[in-house]
Amino acid sequence: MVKVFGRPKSLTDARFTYCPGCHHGILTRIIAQAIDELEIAERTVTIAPVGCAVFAYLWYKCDAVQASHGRASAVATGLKRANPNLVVISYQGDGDFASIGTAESIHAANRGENITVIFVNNQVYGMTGGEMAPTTLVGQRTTTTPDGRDPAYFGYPIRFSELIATLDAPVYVTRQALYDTRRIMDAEKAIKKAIRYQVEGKGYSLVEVLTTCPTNWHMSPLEANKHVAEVVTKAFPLGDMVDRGK
Ligand SMILES: Cc1ncc(C[n+]2csc(CCOP(=O)(O)OP(=O)(O)O)c2C)c(N)n1
Ligand code: SF4
Repeated sequence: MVKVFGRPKSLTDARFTYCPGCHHGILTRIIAQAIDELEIAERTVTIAPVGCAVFAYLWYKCDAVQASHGRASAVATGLKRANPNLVVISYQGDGDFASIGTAESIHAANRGENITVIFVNNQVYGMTGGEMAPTTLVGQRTTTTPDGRDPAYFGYPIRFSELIATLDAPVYVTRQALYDTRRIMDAEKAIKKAIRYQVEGKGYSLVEVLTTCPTNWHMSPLEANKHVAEVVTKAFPLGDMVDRGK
């Protein structure tokens, strides 16, 4: 019998705390798979953020550091500079990366730190009850925009990866999604490439991943997948923005 699917070796047996249908779980698994394939678990350090991925340090058979609100890219910088042999993966939600940590995020990218950032864009602050994030779509109802996001009051959604892509230093900036098998396979490749570039010493890489939050979007998991495919990708187009590592 040929085994075609199994639990990545670098995932622990801990049960995820994510809601049913949330893409955080798929993404967490994909990262473990890349760590396995690159055979780097012994020297990988993951940075656990605030938000729904707050327990990320429980899920990988790797070292991990918990960073406070928005500071994950700064913590990753310090670790990598102190020990360049480490492979440092910073996992951050849109509230964490593109709002609370705006300064740390932009400057780590601008310095070209040799780290990999996974930026999880679910258009809300999931853990704290579904407040507006910088990525919340125009018209989207959240707990802090109950009538829908009105740009006149709240501005427009920020395409943060596009901003990072204007900088000279980043080696790889891409946006991926997880709403179907094809997109999951593309995201797997992108995450593996981003980490491989770091292993090869090429510099800063950013993988934005469009994910769902069925709980705070008040949708079923299937409706949430459809929403990403049909609505969210219009505001946040998929694909590579920068690839200087080839
Ligand atoms: C009531 C309250 N306000 C603010 C915080 C601080 N805080 C922790 S997680 C978080 C939001 C994280 O959102 P995001 O980074 O988008 O991650 P997600 O939960 O969506 O995965 C905030 C503001 C808190 N813990 N509790
Ligand atoms: S609140 Fe949203 S982002 Fe957080 S685990 Fe639940 S579905 Fe996922």
